[in-house]
Amino acid sequence: SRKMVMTRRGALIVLEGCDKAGKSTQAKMMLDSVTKTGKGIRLMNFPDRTTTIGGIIDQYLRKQIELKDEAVHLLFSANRWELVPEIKATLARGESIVVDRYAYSGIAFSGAKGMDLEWCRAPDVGLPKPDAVIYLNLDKKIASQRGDYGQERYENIEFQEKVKDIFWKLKDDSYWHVIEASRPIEVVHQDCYKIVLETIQRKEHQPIELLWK
Ligand code: T5A
Ligand code: NA
Repeated sequence: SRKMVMTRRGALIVLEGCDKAGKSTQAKMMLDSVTKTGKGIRLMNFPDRTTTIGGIIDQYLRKQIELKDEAVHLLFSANRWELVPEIKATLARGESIVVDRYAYSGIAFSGAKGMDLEWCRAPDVGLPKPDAVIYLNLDKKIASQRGDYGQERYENIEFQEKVKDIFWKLKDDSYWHVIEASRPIEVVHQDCYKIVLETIQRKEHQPIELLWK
């Protein structure tokens, strides 16, 4: 008799938060911890500065070029869309993905410039919807004392406050988890790790949904 072999899809987990909240630190630790359990997991990050579009974004962030707000907003979104085939293929073969920033950063940073939030959200509608968003919440003063703060565009306290306000508007308690990120790295990691393992178990059999649809 023929047996149908169903591959369990991986989970899509996003780390969000203001600049220097510890997203990249936590993403790397997560990769190590989950890999040790034998489960397949990989990291992605947005902006992904390695693509052609990402290269332009990188120049913009390092203040080497100027771009209209609308133009750079659409480039950030395009940078996500260009990686959707890879996201889908990875999840389909059963590997989970931890993503360092996603569409929420796109809206929060452009919105903080005063751009219309609905206009900002439109290009990201229909992206793969994360199974969980882990929001690393950090006091702006503590963030500004962390390494390298202030080097790139957007890294100033007033702007980051506006960013945070928009993150709170986007927060959806049905799949967002807020983690206090001022605590020691290992303590923050333990909280994130629990959410990630739980999400990987829970989402094993369900199809991926579309963001804001
Ligand atoms: N952006 C992004 C948009 O405008 N639109 C978009 O659509 C997207 C996706 C670059 C910029 O692009 C904007 C947002 C950003 O301004 P990025 O490349 O993700 O985005 O920025 P990075 O500079 O790489 O990352 P961040 O500045 O956001 O920092 P992280 O990743 O949150 O913080 P991390 O892990 O690098 O840690 C920062 C420092 O703090 C220490 C670390 O060791 C490090 O020195 N640290 C801690 N110290 C004490 N206690 C803890 N718990 C700590 N955790 C970390
Ligand atoms: Na980062």
